[in-house]
Amino acid sequence: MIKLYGFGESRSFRCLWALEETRLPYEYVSTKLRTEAGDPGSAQHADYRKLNFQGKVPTLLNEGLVLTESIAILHYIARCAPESGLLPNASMDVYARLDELASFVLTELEQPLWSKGKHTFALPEKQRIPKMLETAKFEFQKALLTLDHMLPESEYAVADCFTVVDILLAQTFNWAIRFKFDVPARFLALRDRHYNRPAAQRALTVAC
Ligand SMILES: N[C@@H](CCC(=O)N[C@@H](CS)C(=O)NCC(=O)O)C(=O)O
Repeated sequence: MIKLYGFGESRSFRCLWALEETRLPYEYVSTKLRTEAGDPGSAQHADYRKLNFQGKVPTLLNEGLVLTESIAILHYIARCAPESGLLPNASMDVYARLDELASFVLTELEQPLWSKGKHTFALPEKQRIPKMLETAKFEFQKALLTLDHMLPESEYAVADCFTVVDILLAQTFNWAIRFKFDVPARFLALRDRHYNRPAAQRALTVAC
């Protein structure tokens, strides 16, 4: 059975949500971040770091396979349950668009959010640069303009169905809201629309 290590509404929530969409059986292990390495429930514990060298979440285990990147885990879960349509049966062009948007979320949209996290609490104190917060806000606004241009005015980001990219976008906007970035109405609506899905609501009860 799939085992997923995660923490609250962090990036691991993407994977938990995908598991709920597919209805695959799984075990969820709530994992503490940035806590003492001696704590057996900590992502810093030596046993956990044998699975995830960086001591981060998510980590997925299944039959000897260990995955530690949320996008790879999302795709793996989707491929384990092709009937879910999370990776739809679609044309090359649709897949190219899906890859492009997923890449944009990871390399452009979420980076300013992570910059804020790193320079507020994640990096060791003496590595933090408070001025980075202004830069992060500026970069996020730039990414939003691009996304507004890239994303079609339709219910789903690609194809005519809910896919891994919709999970990525909704979780990333939820992250932006939690981190108090300005999110325009269009993307607030996107977050709300997808978080209202029963699978997202079930995932929230598991994560919290
Ligand atoms: N590229 C990784 C990033 C994973 C990551 O940075 N996870 C954060 C939570 S969202 C974490 O575990 N941080 C712990 C830390 O920085 O100590 C992914 O997308 O899965």
